[in-house]
Amino acid sequence: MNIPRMNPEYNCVYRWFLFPGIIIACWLCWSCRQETGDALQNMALDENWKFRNAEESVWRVASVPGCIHTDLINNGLIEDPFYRVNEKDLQWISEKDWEYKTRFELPPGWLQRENIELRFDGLDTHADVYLNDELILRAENMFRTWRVDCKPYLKPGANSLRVYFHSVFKINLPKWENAPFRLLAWPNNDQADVQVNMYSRKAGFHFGWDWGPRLITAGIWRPVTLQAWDDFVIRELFIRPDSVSAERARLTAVVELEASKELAARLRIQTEKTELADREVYLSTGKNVIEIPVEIGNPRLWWSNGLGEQPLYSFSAELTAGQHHEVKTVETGLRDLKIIRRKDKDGESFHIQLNGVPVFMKGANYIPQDNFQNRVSPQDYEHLIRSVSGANMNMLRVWGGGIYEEDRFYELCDRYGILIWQDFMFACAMYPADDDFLYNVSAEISDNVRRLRNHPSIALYCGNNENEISWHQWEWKACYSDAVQQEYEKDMRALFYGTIPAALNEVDPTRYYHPTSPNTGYNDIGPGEGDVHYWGVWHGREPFTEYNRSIGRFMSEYGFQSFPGMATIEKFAGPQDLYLDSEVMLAHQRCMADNRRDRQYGNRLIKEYMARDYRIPQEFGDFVYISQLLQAGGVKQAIEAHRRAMPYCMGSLYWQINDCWPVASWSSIDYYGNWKALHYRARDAYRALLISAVENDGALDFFVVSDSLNPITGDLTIRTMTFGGKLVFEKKLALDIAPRASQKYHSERISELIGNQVKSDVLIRLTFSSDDGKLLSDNIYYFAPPKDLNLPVTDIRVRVNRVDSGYRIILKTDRLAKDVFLRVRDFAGSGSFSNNYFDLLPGAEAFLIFSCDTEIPDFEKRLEIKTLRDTYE
Ligand code: BMA
Repeated sequence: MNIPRMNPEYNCVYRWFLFPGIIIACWLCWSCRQETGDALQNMALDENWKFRNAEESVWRVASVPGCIHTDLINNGLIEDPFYRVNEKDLQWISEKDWEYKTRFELPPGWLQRENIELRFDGLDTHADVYLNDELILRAENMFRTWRVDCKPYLKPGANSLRVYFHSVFKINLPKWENAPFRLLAWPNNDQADVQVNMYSRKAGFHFGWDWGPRLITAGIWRPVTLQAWDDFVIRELFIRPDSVSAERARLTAVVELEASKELAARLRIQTEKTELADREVYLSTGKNVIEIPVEIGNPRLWWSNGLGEQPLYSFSAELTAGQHHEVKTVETGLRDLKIIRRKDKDGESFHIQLNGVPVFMKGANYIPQDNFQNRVSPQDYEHLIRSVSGANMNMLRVWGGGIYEEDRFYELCDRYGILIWQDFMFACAMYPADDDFLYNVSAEISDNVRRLRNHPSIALYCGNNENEISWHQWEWKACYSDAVQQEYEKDMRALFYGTIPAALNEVDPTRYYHPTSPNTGYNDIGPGEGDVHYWGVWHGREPFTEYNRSIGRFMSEYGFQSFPGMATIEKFAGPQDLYLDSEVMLAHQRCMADNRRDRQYGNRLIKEYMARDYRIPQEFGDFVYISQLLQAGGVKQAIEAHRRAMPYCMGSLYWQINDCWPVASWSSIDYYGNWKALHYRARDAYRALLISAVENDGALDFFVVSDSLNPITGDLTIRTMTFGGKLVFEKKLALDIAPRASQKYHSERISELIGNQVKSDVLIRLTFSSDDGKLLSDNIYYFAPPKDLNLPVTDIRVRVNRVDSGYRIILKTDRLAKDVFLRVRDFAGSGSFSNNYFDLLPGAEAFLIFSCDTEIPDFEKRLEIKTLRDTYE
């Protein structure tokens, strides 16, 4: 390239003019920015935070978002609250007041902006906020978003922000003491004699639960932002689905904005690159809501996991007034979703209808992933939701004693097709209903529903978890005089039938509202109506076979406990703690009885059920392993029974998918993300095509349950074999499987099936293969509980080779190897087996992958394999 050389004289002149020129250009640019730039500017206030005990003078480094417990840990002031019994000694933290402060520089020019707001996405919980020592906000709800006009309190340059958190006890004790009548919570759920959780709008599980520690946090748990705007700001864009079908989606773009003056503006609505509307609008001072109907022809419909794809459309609203403009973009999926409650011969249905199709809900209940929410990483969310979709689930219930989840959680559910039953955050307690409380709740519902309403995954909202059933059917009501009963029922109605649905309907009239789970109601609700929490198995000590009989229209809770694997236990317990009733193991088992006096209750139940089906092993590690088999077997029975009962029953959500700390619980994935045996077996039982065998009066009935939208043809093969691999019976049936149906396709006398063998020596292997020979489903049936099976001693042959994603493992045996469990000894990294806790049949080969990111030295030698037979003395 030919670059003209500069003449030295010119160079000199250039210097004189160029530098002032640049400065003028910068100034012009800055001043014009206010005329032509974005109406909204954001500044995150996440740096320079410090905290202190309000009674002390030393300030220490804090993290925001964060919480007091993790700040104390990071400063080396407390031990890990999850380790051994440390939790017990850390109760003082919630009895103190805590202060947080930061200093920040206001960028030049900000004070010239018309409006400056301070926005807190989450303050936990009773917080006074001071800006430059002026009190600007008193917050009292961890679930709300707080926005304060703070311009009058800001200074040019350095500013200080301070948040004072009051102890939930100090603040609520007068309410507790002066209450006209005692509000109750279950003793396992607010694990203290003075129960105040119901007075604070704060996650219920912080106060302890029957799977969680009592660690009552405080702090700035979600981001803090300073926001400046001129003329107007778009607060919300809601793409309201008015009617959606394969031909047409009729939507309304609801744009909520605030203007600081009257303005003529232009509003454009777009999806991807298509313009849907372009309007002149007139803004009045204050809040404006503009509704613009838009249509999309032949939309690509959003489906739940297993039924189709999850296309997401991005919509934007662009507002221009004078030289200012702002664009707000949201993502949503287009689907038609209804909850169908229709009277029928059995009572009243309760099912999800998606794009015109009744869909059986397969999934689990979800609790927060950590007591300290700031520790839950994007990878944890990804792992959890991938584990949900990987286990063929299509629904999670976000349960009411936790939190309204992070945006990331719902975005992943949108992407993976996981529908959400969203409880509002009320669980297992009686709540007040004075005007302040109702106002506070109404604002909370509005904030959260606004945040969630574009997510296609949100299927329905529910008022609370078990509040009504606790009152009407589980003792509480009987504790009070008639007058108090009337008074409290009035309160319950005001909250769950008045305030909450009204607040919901105002911001999202498209979502169904279910006042309480299980469906209880003030009049008697029959078992043939609504959703059911079935706890006859576990709390009621009924046998697992009861799962075949106690089936409602939608099983929103049922479950059974197990221990997390030894690798997890060894993270919170020392070698001296490894027995069932050690102090440490009991501290990590929170299902107690007799007002928390009977701490052995949960472990005793596990042992009692174990004795029914298994030989109780001596060794602790074996006990832990069998507890997982026990849980997996029980819950698998339930899932199969619920699915066989389709369409009478249209949902099966077991309690619970995850843990918030390492603990014995009903979870199928432990705190560290490890799949327990149940998660693997739930994955099988939730497959689109399920083959299920059930004994019926001397015969075995064979059901095939299909969630597929289309008929399937193929072969069902029934084989009986001995544990040594001898074939006793074989039948192949060519079947046409009806779509979205459960049907009994065959029945066979047990005497035929087992021939001259005894029940404890044989198993039935069921397979279903498509016409082109692809294995679509399989299952194994035993006629006797594991303890009565004549399990052979086996010799499993193992071959291992390294592959890109980890290790490929091939297992083979000549005799049945029941409940094969693999683990990599002394491996602290993260890795997972593609299958585990499975039965390896005689003569069959199992191909597994152990996925991990690093090479593991001596992998083959460190691979440990245990079977049920190995636990026998
Ligand atoms: C259910 C839940 C939880 C509890 C679980 C196990 O009913 O709603 O409150 O953790 O039972 O007891």
